[in-house]
Amino acid sequence: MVYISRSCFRKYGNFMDNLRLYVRGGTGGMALPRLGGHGGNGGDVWVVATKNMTLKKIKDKYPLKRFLGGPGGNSSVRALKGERGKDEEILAPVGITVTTDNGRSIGELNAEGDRVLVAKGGSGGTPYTGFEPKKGQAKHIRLDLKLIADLGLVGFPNAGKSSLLTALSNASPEIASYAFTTLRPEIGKLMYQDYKQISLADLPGLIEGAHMNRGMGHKFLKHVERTKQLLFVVDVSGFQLASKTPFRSAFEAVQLLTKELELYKEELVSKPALLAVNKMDLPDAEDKLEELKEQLQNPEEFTNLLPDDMIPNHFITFRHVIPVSALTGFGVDHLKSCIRLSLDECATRETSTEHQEKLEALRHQYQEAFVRNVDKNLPLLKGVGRTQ
Ligand SMILES: Nc1nc2c(ncn2[C@@H]2O[C@H](COP(=O)(O)OP(=O)(O)OP(=O)(O)O)[C@@H](O)[C@H]2O)c(=O)[nH]1
Ligand SMILES: [Mg+2]
Repeated sequence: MVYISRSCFRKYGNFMDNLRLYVRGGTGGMALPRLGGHGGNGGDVWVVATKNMTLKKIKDKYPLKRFLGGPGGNSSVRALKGERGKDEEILAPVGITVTTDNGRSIGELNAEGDRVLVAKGGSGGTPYTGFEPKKGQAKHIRLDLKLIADLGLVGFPNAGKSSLLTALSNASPEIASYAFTTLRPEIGKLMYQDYKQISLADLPGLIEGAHMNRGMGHKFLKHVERTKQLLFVVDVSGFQLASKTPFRSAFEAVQLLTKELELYKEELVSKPALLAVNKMDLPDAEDKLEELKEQLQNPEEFTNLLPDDMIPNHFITFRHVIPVSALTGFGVDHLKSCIRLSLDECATRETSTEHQEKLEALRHQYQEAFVRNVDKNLPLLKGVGRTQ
């Protein structure tokens, strides 16, 4: 297994994709029994989607992570109706889900300006409530950065994932010849001539041991969980992370990536997957591609190339294996078509399964209703039989 110095990942500490907060609505104001006054309602707590915000910024600005609505004003001789408490707004990034601590959804913030009420202020005291004010709602909430893309890029560092995303889409991620250039996920949109859009998530490079949180580890594998399909990217010439770590051919890279996904969560490898064999502009690329294709056809025969504990339980059958060069643009259009084809095929299959299930449910309902009717009419039918 590959071991890497910690310094490579220090920067990763800046990226947060979830945050837990305490929120409490303001308490209502006191009523004034003598004159029958009403206390003001406590202020509510809202989460509001705002441009250029990050979860990290919230945490840095509010280290206690507590957000309280203002208390409602008391009713007084001068103002029989107490003033309403001030609302508290938590400015959060766009693209998050807000849930309770036990995972119940409260709402989603998908566009700038979207707002979700997370804790309602308590009502002020009134003659009808015995002049007693109410406390505001109090709870812990979670903000989760959603990264739901149609396709997730999976590959070792330097394979050219970000370069491919740039070649395929409108995104402009950082690209460099050192490992772990990408430190946080980024989404690009692939546009098609019929205006269909497909989202593609560039994720930081995986390394051997990612499932044990080595390298960028777990946090990014979580995002792979949420994508519909996977696009593996390998360097046709293979990969070596550092001079002390073993060299891995493209075939080995595919199997090691598969194993990492499998060790993290077995279901991940059952997702439909495509393989982009990148850097086809390099010398001997054609020969290496042929070798890779042959190995992928009978992977069992080549397991001797892998360390015993890194042989996957199941070898992935890729829906398409596409040679490309993100640098020259070779094969990029073909890759784009294959991505579309693969997603469309799955969508059609899902729709027909859904129809089938609905049809089954209707049939079942109809049968049950029929049996119920027969049961209900049975005494009547028997009665009819007797009078005849
Ligand atoms: N020759 C050649 N070089 C490429 C190609 N695609 C990418 N590169 C180079 O490979 C290096 C790594 O590219 P990136 O796109 O940053 O790779 P990555 O997979 O995103 O890397 P990480 O973010 O570190 O995981 C850069 O120097 C790119 O210029 C290609 O098709 N041909
Ligand atoms: Mg990258």
